Amino acid sequence: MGPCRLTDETQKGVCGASRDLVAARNLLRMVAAGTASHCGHAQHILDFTGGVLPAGHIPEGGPGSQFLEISEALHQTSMGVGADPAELLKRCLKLSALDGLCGLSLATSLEDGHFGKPAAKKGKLNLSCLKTGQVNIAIHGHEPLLVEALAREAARHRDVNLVGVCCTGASLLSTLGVPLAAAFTLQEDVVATGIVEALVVDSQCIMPSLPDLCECFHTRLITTSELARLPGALHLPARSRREAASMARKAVEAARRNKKNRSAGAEKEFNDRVEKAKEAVVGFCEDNINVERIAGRLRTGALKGIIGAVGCVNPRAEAAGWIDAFRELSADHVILTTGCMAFELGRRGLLDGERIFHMGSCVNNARIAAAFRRLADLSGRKMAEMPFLVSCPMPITEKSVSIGLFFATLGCDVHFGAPFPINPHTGAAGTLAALLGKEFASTAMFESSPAAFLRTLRSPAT
Ligand code: WCC
Ligand code: FE2
Repeated sequence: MGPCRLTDETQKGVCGASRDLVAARNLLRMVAAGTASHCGHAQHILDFTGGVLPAGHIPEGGPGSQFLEISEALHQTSMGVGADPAELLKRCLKLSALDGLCGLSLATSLEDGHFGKPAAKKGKLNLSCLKTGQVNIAIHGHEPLLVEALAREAARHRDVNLVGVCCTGASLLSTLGVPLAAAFTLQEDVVATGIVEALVVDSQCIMPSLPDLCECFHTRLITTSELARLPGALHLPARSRREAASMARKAVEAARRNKKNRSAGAEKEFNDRVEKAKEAVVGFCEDNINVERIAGRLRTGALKGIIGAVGCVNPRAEAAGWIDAFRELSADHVILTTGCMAFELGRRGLLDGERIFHMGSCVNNARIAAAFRRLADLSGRKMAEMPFLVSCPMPITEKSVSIGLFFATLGCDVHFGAPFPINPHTGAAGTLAALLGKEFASTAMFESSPAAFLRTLRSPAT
């Protein structure tokens, strides 16, 4: 009687649940959480910008019906409701498709409506984006709606330096060219430099360790989202343009007042220790990656395929091995990358805008989907007939699982590394593969070793 973890395919729980049922339920719960994160994010931006849905974003059941679908999934996976693994897996795919439409793509369209489509530009990455001579404000999270006000306010003060962290940062880097100091795994390092006066967070991938950590330094922690409040933080809500403007003024004021509390040794230590900023070419989307040229190179065989390198970077995985694998594959593949993976490639100097393209934040995976669509149209082929692969080699969060499966519902092959979202040796994984093959002509690969992944991609059969 709980927790529902069956290790042997012949075992059943006291309630009669099989291993496949438990595996399917767990996957659906993960996908529901990922979809809720992206759809909730999009809804917050929609509310912020006045509630007008861009064309093409109304789900089949009408505006808001995606939230009912998420709720139904949670209901279906609760004790004693859905007991047919195949039905639960079908709902996984339905929700993942909704994640793409009402989460990733809606959030990206609204972002584009707010900031305009990104333009290719030079950007700077890593901790050296922080400046010892200035008041440093870092902005972190996923919902860049409030950022414009803060960026505008920061720009009015010559002594203020604004940097991004994680996906709010990746989005800002793409749109406004704000330097990106860190991604998820390195967020604590930003505070630990001792030269950050304020850390302004919105929502998602914000470590609960930050309040304790900020207490060890002088950093003022500021929250802006009702959902992601943190104990001890100064809360400045940013639910509307008006609130965002007021938050921006107060955050800059608080940061400037706080500079005097910077510890005396922090600046010297930072200057001695920090490596040089990495230059990157950023700001790509489906409009400016030259799809005609890429389609032509696919036709001649100069390119073997296009890989979306997406999702989290997990310190427990072989991150360096995965980066090397993508670097090697970029010899005859175009790599489109987002989120933490993009930062990881960038801090190794690989975001060249020629072979590896920075497409923005995790919700901006919609840009990769749009680029795939254009390439398929230009080639006169279906998505499933194109040599597309979306690789999420180190998925930490539920969001990266729903993103991967969203691409699978478009007909793209998808790869997950460890921790695997579903045990590949279960019957449920087999059912998922059969559903993907039958309904979407796509496959899911589970591989935790970069070397084996490379071997599979290099084998003549693929
Ligand atoms: Ni998306 Fe993963 Fe980073 Fe968070 S920001 S840690 S979900 S890849
Ligand atoms: Fe993200």
